[in-house]
Amino acid sequence: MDTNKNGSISRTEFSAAMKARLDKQSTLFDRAFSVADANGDGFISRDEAKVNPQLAEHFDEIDVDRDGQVSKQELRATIRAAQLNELKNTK
Ligand SMILES: [Ca+2]
Ligand SMILES: [Ca+2]
Repeated sequence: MDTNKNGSISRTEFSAAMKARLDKQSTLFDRAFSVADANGDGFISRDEAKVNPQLAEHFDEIDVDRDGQVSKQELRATIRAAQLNELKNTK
């Protein structure tokens, strides 16, 4: 993260690292979502969620609007909330 090796992380270095991390996460997220969404309709059904134990276990929490399908938005919101919690806990 300390790209100019001056021993401290500047704001620019920090935002570049965060952006790279977010971009990578977003790609990974899209890939994971497509893998789970076996029929490619843009939603993960309860059956499709079975390929991912974590997803299956938390299906009801993630499916906020209770339509029996997890949309990309729902999954993204859940992951974001989990990451914020993680950040709070590591402080
Ligand atoms: Ca699907
Ligand atoms: Ca839903």
